[in-house]
Amino acid sequence: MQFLGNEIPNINIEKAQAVILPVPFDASVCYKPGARFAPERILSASRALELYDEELDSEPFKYGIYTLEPIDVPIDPFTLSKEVEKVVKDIVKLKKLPVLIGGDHSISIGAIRAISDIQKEKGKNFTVLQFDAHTDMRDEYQGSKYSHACVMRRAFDFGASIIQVGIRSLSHEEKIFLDKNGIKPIWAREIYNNYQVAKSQILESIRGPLYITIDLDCLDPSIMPDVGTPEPGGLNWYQLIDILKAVCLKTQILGIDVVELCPNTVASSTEYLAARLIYKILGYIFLSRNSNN
Ligand SMILES: [Mn+2]
Repeated sequence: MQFLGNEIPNINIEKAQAVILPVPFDASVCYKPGARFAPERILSASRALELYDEELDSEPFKYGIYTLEPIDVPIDPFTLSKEVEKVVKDIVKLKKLPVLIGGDHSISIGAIRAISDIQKEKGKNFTVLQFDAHTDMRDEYQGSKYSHACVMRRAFDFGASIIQVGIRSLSHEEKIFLDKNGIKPIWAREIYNNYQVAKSQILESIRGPLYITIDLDCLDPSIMPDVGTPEPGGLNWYQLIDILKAVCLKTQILGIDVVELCPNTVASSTEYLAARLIYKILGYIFLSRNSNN
């Protein structure tokens, strides 16, 4: 199934600027499983999207969005990370933007590893910009170093700089680790208290290219209840897309993922939100790439 539907004109991987990789994996979600069903539901919801974007006054699909077949998921997150790493490297070799649809947050580990290897080969650094209610900085969780709760700790190990946005839940050990390594999250309550100041802090901390990982639980449960761990006090829609727009216009984006949707048993607005979010970010990235060059 193609993002935006199989009827979209001129779907062609050669001409596409972005390649979507569905990763239907959720072995490690703790509170409310089901993220494995998200890629299919998000792709299905995307068929209802308006192709024209009123904010950008353009039709972003024209820059080419190609959707790969869902990855064949193994049982354990380590093997999965190796599979994802390989496919993401292949996408980048084709000079396309990789866009992953999860799945739980563990699917990001392989993608971040791929980007890390590619940047190291070029002698370049990169930053992971994480939107999330949680820091995901545990070294190990439920016996695995490749759990959704360890994503950013692995990113740290792979040599990424880290910017965390929307955080409102973490363990004491994680806080100690952050302090020790000089990582200062932009807390959700800072965004609530003074959005413009928080946004400036995010933009000022960006140096160089970004991999963006969006755990949908960064959003407030009032608009995004269908996540594994819905933490109250999250970002609203306009805050999230406003930050994303500013970030995409400021720097190069190396890859994106959108993770942790656990679809409701009945069709719901949340899968449509996720589809809209992906189309929005792609619109911002295409705008930035095709106006700067
Ligand atoms: Mn989270």
